Amino acid sequence: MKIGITCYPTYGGSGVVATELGLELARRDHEVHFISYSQPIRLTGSESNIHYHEVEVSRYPLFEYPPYDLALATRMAEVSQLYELDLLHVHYAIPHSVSALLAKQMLAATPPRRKLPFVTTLHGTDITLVGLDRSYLPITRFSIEQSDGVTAISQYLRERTLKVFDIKNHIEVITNFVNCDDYFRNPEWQAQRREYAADGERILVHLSNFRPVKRMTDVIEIFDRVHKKIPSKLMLIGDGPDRSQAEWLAVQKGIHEHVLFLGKQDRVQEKLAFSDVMLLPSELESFGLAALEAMACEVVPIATRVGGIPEVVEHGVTGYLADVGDVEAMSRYAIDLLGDESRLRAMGKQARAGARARFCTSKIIPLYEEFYRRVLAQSS
Ligand code: GMT
Repeated sequence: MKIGITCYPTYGGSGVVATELGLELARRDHEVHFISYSQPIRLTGSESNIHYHEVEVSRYPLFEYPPYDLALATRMAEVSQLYELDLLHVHYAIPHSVSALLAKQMLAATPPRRKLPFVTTLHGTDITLVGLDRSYLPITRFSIEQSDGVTAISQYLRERTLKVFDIKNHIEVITNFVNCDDYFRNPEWQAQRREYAADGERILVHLSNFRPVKRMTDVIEIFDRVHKKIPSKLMLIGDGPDRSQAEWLAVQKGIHEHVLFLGKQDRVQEKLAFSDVMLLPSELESFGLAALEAMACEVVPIATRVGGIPEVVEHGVTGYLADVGDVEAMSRYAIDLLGDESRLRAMGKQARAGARARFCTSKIIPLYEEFYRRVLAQSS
């Protein structure tokens, strides 16, 4: 198949999922065309079967708000025509599915009148936060209804979308995935551990875009309690608006030198491979891709019992779950586990087994291929 993929190309779960999906489809001999305003971060530009088409947005003085969604629609139509794409797959409803709908209508109305079905994958904040903003809600609902296929990354998100948006269109759950051959405790990457922690110190890790929904101050609060009992370091991977708040709190608590801000990293698996526990105390996660990536690397997630996380992490088996804001419980789980080497390693192995059993690329990518075939059959 020839598939066009559009996503937010910067750091963030939906862009990561879209890019990894494109890479996996290309490995399975599909021709993949990324259409976005910059090259997705996990692409090098030299992968075979992958093409990247940049969307240029004109900036006239009149345009206080440059119309990216229109430029994107135009580019989607051009690329689809030129490379004879079979379908478009957009990740994150706003504004991508609206642009895809426009592109589809342009091609249908202009000779040689090509059909261009499009699939929308809902990731979370496009529904739970942005879509609920009154100014976006009607158009988000409309573009979901008009999609030729809709997928959600967890059962939770599917149900939430059906309920809040009163959607009639079918929503297929195709969960997020991890490449278990690339995300593992690779002994070659273990050597790096020394750069971050002394022998005998544990490593806790947090990976996100540091937005308010991630509750960065809870991450610091938990680490502060753990650090008082267990010699340890906290690695913070990513960046975003709440970074300075986290830095300030770490300074206030006198643990700043033990909190390592690594910034945005391209190959997070190389850091996860020598971490012990992942902290994910989010207010809401419709899936929690970071927890899954950690599990594949035998890093035990300690997360909140919200959204789709319980579909990924089995409490007491592949990780621990607590209520939002319950930093006491989350630190207790971490302290107990980090203080017991054999339990820590055993649970790490269970976490990887949980990831392998349900979320490996080998299980999930064929579901997307099958879904594309169904969409194409229905719209031919
Ligand atoms: O977590 C974010 O704020 C980023 C956001 C995104 O779309 O980039 O993440 C959402 O999509 C991820 C990939 O499907 C999910 O793993 C995250 O759980 C989801 N975030 C939220 O629901 C808050």
